[in-house]
Amino acid sequence: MALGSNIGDGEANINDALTLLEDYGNDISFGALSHIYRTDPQGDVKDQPWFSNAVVRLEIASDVWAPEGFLSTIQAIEVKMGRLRGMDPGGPRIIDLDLLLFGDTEMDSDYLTLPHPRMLKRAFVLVPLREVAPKLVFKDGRTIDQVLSGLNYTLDGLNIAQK
Ligand code: PH2
Ligand code: MG
Ligand code: MG
Repeated sequence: MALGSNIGDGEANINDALTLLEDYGNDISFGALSHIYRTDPQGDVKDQPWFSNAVVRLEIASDVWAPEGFLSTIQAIEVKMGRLRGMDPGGPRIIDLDLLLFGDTEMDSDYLTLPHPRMLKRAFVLVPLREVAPKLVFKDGRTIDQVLSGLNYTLDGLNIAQK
C-alpha cells in the first residue's frame, strides 16, 4: 500500500494512518515500512506542496479480506482523517492510501484496478516500494530497478524529483 500526504505534517499524517490501520486487528499484520520520502508533485496539478510518500508491506488474511473490502477499509481511514472524497482530484490531500498490489491479483473494475495503473511511471512509488519488496518482479518480467532506470528522476537523500 502506498501512502501520501501534502497537507499539514505529512509524516505525522502517514503515521496516523498506519496507527488507524493497526487498530483493525489481527487480520492485518505489518511487514516492512519504507522511509518517508519528500517528493515533487506529479500528475496534472503541479502547483501544490511537495508530498510525503511511503510504502508499507502488509500481510492480509486472504480468507477475511478481498481487495475491494480492504480498499473500502483504507478509504474509511482517509475519510476519518478528514479527506473529502472526490473533492481533490489530483490536488492536495491530507492522506491518500492507494493499493498498489494485492498478491498476484489482476483486476479492473469501476472501483479498483490492480496492479495500480500508474505505479510503473512514478518514482515516488517505485523507490519506496523497492525498499519493502526488493525482489519484486513485475508481470512484464522487469525488476523495480529496471523500471526505474527508464524514468527521468533524481533521488537525493530522501528527496525524489521527477521530470
Ligand atoms: N499523488 C497524486 C498526484 N501527484 N505526486 C506526488 N509526488 N506524490 C503523490 O502521492 C501524488 C502526486 C494523486 O494521488
Ligand atoms: Mg488514492
Ligand atoms: Mg494516489
